[in-house]
Amino acid sequence: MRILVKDMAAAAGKQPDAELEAAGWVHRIRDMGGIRFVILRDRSGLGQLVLAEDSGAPAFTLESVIRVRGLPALNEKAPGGAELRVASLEVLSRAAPDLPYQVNGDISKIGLEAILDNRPLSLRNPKIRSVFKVQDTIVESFAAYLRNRDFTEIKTSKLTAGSTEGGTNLFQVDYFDRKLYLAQSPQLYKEAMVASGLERVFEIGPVYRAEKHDTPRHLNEYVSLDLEIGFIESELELIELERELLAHIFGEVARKNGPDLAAWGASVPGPEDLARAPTLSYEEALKLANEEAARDKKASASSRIFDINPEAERLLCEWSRREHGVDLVFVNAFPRRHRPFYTYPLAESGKSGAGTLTMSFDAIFRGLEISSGSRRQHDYDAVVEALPKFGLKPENMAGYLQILKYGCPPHGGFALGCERLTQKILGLGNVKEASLFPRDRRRVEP
Ligand code: AMO
Repeated sequence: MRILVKDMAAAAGKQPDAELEAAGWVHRIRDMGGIRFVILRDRSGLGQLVLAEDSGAPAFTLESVIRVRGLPALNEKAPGGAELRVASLEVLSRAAPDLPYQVNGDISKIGLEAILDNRPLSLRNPKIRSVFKVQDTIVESFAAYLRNRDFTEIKTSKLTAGSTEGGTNLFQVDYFDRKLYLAQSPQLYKEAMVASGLERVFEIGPVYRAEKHDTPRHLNEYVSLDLEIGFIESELELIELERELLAHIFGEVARKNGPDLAAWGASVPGPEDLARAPTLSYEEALKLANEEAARDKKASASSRIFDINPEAERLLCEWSRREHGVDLVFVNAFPRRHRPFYTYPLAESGKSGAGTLTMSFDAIFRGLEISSGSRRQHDYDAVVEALPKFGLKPENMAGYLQILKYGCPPHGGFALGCERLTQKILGLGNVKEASLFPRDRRRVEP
């Protein structure tokens, strides 16, 4: 039976006389003259094989897939503390010798474009692959946390008749004899499912943003971790939910991905750190960002910050780390002009009726917005009135309007960008590194 390289040392300790079978990719070959050391890579890591010159093994190349049998032996110099002395070797798939990408190379010396151009090969690098082990834990723990709190997972269509988030960043799709768009977010569907009576739903799925700019924080296709919950009164409840959800996700990443975090020299905040993360209103956050900019050498001293832009996000997190010991800030009460049509207005003290602020918030982690959310407007007339002001057509939203017209509870939710969260947990320079096969303005392959 095949064993994984990570279990080789234990097997060598227990039964050194029993022949073992291992299989995987040839990660490295060191020819010592008379003896060859081969590093074998399987899903569990790296292990050492020892081949005598007279082993009679067929020829193989780096990245070939091989199966070997032999006796295990403890060797503290070998990765994992053991090696397999090979008695027989079979080449299951021979790799062509002209590898365009050095899988066992130091990735800090390889540019991002080369890494992405050769994605099927670069993903074989254990450090690069570890990004997606962490992402797996994020997705799994997001779902597990919510399921434990009576949320139901939903999957909704990615083909829509119009915009949900406002703006023009939509990809048009030919759909028989009409035009549709790739969904920017499951926003309206997740609200519909709250009103269906499920009350608490979440969705993990791709969303599409036709943003033309190429920045380290933007993808044109990303995975959105969405949730929506009925019977809430304010975005402050959502902030507390996100704080606990993040504590769970970070806890699981720390528990399951120790070696992956170590490979990137990364760590995650603990629950006590998250408990200290401050909530600032948009106005307070802007004021603070400007004060920080005035004392920060990296900030462009002359220009005032008028919006929570990337510079403000960096400055706010630096402030929070210094003052609260945590790199996470929640910003709420955004002005209406910055939020989509569905955002609920904030009743401002001293003003009658709906003001210009909204019950909305963002979470900024390690200098980057990782999530956005709000309480939603559930009043049918208010939404019908708002739609045209946002350039939206009520006739494209008949299904959504129906749910508001016939009994919809007060509700709200938020969405976390899966790749951005992965990026910030591991300290990756570019969000594209956290996407298996990223799509940007130029890149549609592989
Ligand atoms: P928003 O548009 O702010 O909100 O998106 C939510 C989160 O998704 C991530 N994100 C992105 N990640 C990578 N590339 C992009 N181009 C990109 N755009 C957004 C960010 C962001 O915080 N419907 C609302 C959510 C809600 O209110 O429930 C929405 O989609 O991490």
